[in-house]
Amino acid sequence: MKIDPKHPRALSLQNREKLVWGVKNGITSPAGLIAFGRGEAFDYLLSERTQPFAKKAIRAAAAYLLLAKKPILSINGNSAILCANEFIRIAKLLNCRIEVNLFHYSQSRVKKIESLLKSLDPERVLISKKEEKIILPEIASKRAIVMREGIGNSDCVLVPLEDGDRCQALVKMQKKVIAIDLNPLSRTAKYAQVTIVDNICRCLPLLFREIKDLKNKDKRFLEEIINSYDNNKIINEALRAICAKLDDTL
Ligand code: PTJ
Repeated sequence: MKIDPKHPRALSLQNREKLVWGVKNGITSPAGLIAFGRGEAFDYLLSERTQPFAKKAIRAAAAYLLLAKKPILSINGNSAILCANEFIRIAKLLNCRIEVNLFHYSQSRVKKIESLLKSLDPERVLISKKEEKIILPEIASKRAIVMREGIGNSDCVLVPLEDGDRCQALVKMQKKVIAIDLNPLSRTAKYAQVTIVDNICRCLPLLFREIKDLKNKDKRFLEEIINSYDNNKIINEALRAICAKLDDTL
C-alpha cells in the first residue's frame, strides 16, 4: 500500500506496512502485529513523543552500555523489521554484536533475521550455531535459547519489545538489562535496570547519539549518570504522563 507522507499518521502506517511485509517474508511473527498494536495504543497515550523520562532513561542506557565489558543487543522479529539499521549503527559504535532471540522461535526465522542483519554488516551479527547454544534457567519460552558467546556471557543486554520472564531471569543472572517498551506496566519494564518507555523507532536514533556523546567521557562520569538514575521514578513518571494525558482529555 502506498502511504501519502502528508497523512497525519504516515509514520505509524509505514511501520504497519513494514511489519506486514515482515510477516509475509517470514521475519516477523504474526503475533508481532498484535504486539505492535498494543505498543501503538500506549504511544498514543504518550502523545507519540519522546518524553523527558525517556530521554533520562536513554542517557542511563548509554552509560550502562559504555561501561559494560561485554554488551549485546538482542533483536526479535519486530525490532529487526522496524530498526535493523539502527541496531547495526549502535553495535558498530559499541563494537559489540547483535543476537537474534525469539519468543515464537523457529530456526527459519532466526536464519532470515540473521541474513537481514548480515546484508547490512556481517561483522555485527552473532550467527547461531547448534554447538554454541545454551538454555537460560527460569524462562518458560524458547527465549531461553541463547548463544554462550552472546547473551550467555554478556554483562549488559539491550532487550527491546518483549513482555516476559527473560528480563527477570537475566537480572537474576547479574546482568544489566535495558528494556525498550512503550508499556510501563509490563513485567520487563518493571524488572529492567533501565526502561526506555518510548517507541523503538524514535528512541534508537537518540540512543545512538547519546552513546556517541558519552563515548569519550571517563568511567567516573558514566558511573555518576548511573548512580543518579532511578528506574522506579522513571516508570512512575511515565504512568503519570499517561494519567495526565487522560485527565486533559476528560
Ligand atoms: O519475534 P518474536 O517471536 O520474538 O516475537 C516478538 C513479539 C513482540 C511478538 C514478542 O516479543 C511478544 O509477544 O511481545 P509482547 O509480550 O507482546 O510484548 C511486546 C511489548 O512491546 C509490549 O509491551 C508493547 O507495548 C511493546 N511495543 C510494541 N511495539 C513497540 C513497543 N515498544 C516500543 N516500540 C514499539 N514500536
